[in-house]
This record gives sequence, C-alpha cells and structure tokens, in this order.
Amino acid sequence: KLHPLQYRWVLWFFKNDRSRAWQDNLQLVTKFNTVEDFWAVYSHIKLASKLSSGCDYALFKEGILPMWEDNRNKQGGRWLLSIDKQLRHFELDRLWLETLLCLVGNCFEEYSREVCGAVVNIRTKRDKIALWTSEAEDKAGVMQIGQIYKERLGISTKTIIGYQAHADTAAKSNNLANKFVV
Ligand code: M7G
Repeated sequence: KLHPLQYRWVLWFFKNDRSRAWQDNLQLVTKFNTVEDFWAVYSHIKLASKLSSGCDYALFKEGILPMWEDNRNKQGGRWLLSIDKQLRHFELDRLWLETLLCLVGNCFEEYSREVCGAVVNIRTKRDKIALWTSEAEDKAGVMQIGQIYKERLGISTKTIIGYQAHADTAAKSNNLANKFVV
C-alpha cells in the first residue's frame, strides 16, 4: 500500500542557457504524491552538489510555478540560506534533503497552506537554498514557518537567517534588506 502525501509536488530543473529567456530554461521533471514516489525520484536524480554551476532544482506544490510571477508567489517571499562553498560537500545535500522532507512531510502544520515550495541554486560564489511562502505580509505565518524550518535544519540559534519579499528581490532593491529574521 502506498503512503499518500498531503499535496502533489512537482520537481523542476533549471539549467542556465543565456541565449534563452529565464523561464524557458525551466523544465518540469516529474510529479509525485506518495512517499514511495518521492524516494524513487530522489534516489534517481543527481545530488544537488553534483549539479553544475548555474543549475537549480525546485520543488513546488502542483499548480504553483517556481517563479515570482505566479499568483501564489507574487505577494510572497523566501527564507534564504546562503551556503558557504566550504560547507558545500557536507552540508548542502543534507540541508536540501531536509528541506524536501519538510515540504513533503507537511512539517509546517497549520501554516503549510502558505508554503509554496523550495529552490536550491548551485552557483560559483555561494549556493543558496530557499523556502518560498505566499504571504510576505503575514508576519505570524512567516515567523512560525521560519522557526520550524530553522529548527528542522538543525541550524545553530546563533546563525541568523533572513526572509525577503520576492518583490524586493525582483526589483534588486537592496537585496540585503531582510523583512524578517529568525
Ligand atoms: P537567481 O537564479 O534566483 O539567483 O536569479 P542568482 O542571482 O544567484 O543566479 C538570477 C536571475 O534569474 C534574476 O536576476 C532574474 O533575472 C532571473 N530570475 C530568477 N527568478 C527566481 C526569476 C523569476 O521567478 N522570474 C523571472 N522572470 N526571472 C527570474
């Protein structure tokens, strides 16, 4: 008997090809809605740390595109982890898997509704993992999600992580301005 997930999830892969528009580089890989299919997909694809620079994985709820323009992301934002290159090999894959498990395992409980998905960006400078939520103005929801997320990732209480509205990221307006921190 298969174990159903609360939501159906879509895995996306992004490969940077500068000759094409950003959204044309996004490819839908697969959809799943059971625990068994999640593990089948996860064990079939490359680890994030093995992707080449410029690539992303994104896992989003079915019906939400992994882009700022989607209706469920427009008003939203992201909890962002910026991962030091030295940590890449022993932390990146663990943090990304834990992020995926938070999503599919519905670990945000009553706030799960506000969770849209997550993205890992493999970049030459610093890799990033971000958890996207739909309501950047809902302070209570954003903070609860951030606290649960940070705890689940096992990030030290001394480390601060920030939340940024997509509108600010898209406008490249002072990227360092965090709306919230945990
Ligand atoms: P990134 O890949 O999120 O991070 O954004 P990086 O700067 O570490 O590589 C790089 C660029 O991709 C942005 O400046 C945008 O031009 C484009 N881009 C990224 N995202 C997430 C979006 C999006 O959701 N919509 C659109 N239209 N462009 C995006």
